[in-house]
Amino acid sequence: MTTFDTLLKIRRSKGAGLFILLDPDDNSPEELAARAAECETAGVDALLMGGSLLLRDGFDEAVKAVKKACKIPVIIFPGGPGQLSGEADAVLFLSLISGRNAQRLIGDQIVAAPAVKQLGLEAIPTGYMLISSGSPTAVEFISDTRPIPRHKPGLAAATALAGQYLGLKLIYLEAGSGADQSVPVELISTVRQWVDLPIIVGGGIRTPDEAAEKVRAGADFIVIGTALEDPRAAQEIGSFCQVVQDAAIHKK
Ligand code: 1GP
Repeated sequence: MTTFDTLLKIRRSKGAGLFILLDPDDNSPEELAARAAECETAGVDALLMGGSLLLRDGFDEAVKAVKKACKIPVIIFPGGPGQLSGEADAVLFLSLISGRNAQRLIGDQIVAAPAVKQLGLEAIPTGYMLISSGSPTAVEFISDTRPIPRHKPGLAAATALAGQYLGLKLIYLEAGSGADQSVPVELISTVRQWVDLPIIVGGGIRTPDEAAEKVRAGADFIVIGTALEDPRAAQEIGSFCQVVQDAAIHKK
């Protein structure tokens, strides 16, 4: 079964799932491995690895350590075309469809494609959409693109639908890591009405209740990074899993 099939199965059987974003810049491979094992025990559905900047060497080593520590899918969420590792199960093959920067729409993908093939990585075609979050985010700055205004759900829905018609397999609604405000529920529910693809929502989600409201609005997968970065927040992982499951009951 491919990793994408596994995600579809989670969506079908549980209604929604939780992804945790692990940051290889702020943690050693040992710390990442320990966190991965905690996530699996708590019921997390998959781990994402990557970031806008990768300042520390050894991405491959970090992915390998995480992969060894757990059995749940480990998926690369690349900040750039060089963030690849054959140790992972798959890569979100992102096109930044909310922006008009040709490099982020198709240029980086051309650079990455041969390496993805050589590494034998499963590529999951993903429409990546930045949604404004109140103040500029690192991902806006680095990608040199303007986000979709948060109070223009129709624009977001049309963008996601175009992505679906172009053959993308996932839509990722992103407010930006550590964003002041997460993606609004009105925008998620409008995209949900128009698009059949699985929808990932991330950026600035700080509490289990906030995660639950995104699921009720139509999100299939929630991504949490910053809120669970502190090792002392480990016990919170289970609470996020639980509320996402509870909120997804009506979707099954
Ligand atoms: C960022 O969506 C992810 O790309 C997670 O964001 O760090 O704000 O949880 P946070």
